[in-house]
Amino acid sequence: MKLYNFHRSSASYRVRIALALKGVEYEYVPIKLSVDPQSEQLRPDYAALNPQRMVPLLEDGPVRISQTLAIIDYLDRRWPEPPLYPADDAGRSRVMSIAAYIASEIQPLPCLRVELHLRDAFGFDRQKLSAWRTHWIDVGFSAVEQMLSSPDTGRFCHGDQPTAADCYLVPQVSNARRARVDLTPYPNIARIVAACLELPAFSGTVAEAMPDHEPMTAH
Ligand SMILES: N[C@@H](CCC(=O)N[C@@H](CS)C(=O)NCC(=O)O)C(=O)O
Repeated sequence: MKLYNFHRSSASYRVRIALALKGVEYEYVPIKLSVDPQSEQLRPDYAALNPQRMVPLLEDGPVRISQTLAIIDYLDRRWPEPPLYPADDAGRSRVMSIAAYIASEIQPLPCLRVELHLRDAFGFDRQKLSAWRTHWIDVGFSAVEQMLSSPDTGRFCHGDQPTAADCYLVPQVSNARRARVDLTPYPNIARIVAACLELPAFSGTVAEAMPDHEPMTAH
C-alpha cells in the first residue's frame, strides 16, 4: 500500500495517524507541495493518479482513494481494529460531524491553492494572508471548542479512545500552531491534542518526523 503525501499537509497527517492507529504498514511516497507552478501535485504524472491534484492519495493494489473522509472510512472497514468510529449511531455521527466540520469548513480556507489565488488574483500580501488564515481557524476552533464541551467528550474527542475526530483535530492544531494562532481560548482542544500527542500514532507521524521533512518557507 502506498500513501502519496507531504509531511506538512494536515490532510496527509490525518491519514498517517489513522494508519498508525491501525498498525498498517505502507510505503511513504512524498509529493512536494510548493508555490512553484511545477509543484508536484500539479504534474501530469500525479494528476493521472489523482485528478484532484491534492494529497493525500492512498493506493491499495488496484484501488486508489482520494479525500481523507473516504480514505479513513476505507481503512476502518478494511482493518476494523481499533475502530475509528463508535458503534452506536449517535456517536458515529458525532465523530463524523467533528471530522467533517474540520475537513470542510476549516482546513480548505487556508489551503495552499486558495492562498495562492488570494495572493495572485486579489493582491493579498503576507500580512493579509496571515489574517485570513487566523480568522478562519479562530471561527472554526470556536465551534469545535463548543462541540467538545459535551459529556460525550472524554480523554479524546469522543470518549476515551481515539476516533476519526482526533485524526482531524490534531493536524488542524498543527496548522494553527504554524499560523501562530493563540490556543488559550480553546482549552478543550488543547487538552485533547496534548492527550493524543502522548500516543505514538500521533506523535510519531508529525511533519517533523517524516522522511521528506524540510524547514518551512513562507509564500
Ligand atoms: N478535502 C481534502 C483536502 C486535501 C487537501 O487540502 N490537501 C492539500 C494539502 S493539506 C493539498 O493537496 N493542496 C494542494 C494545493 O492546494 O494545491 C481531503 O480531505 O483529502
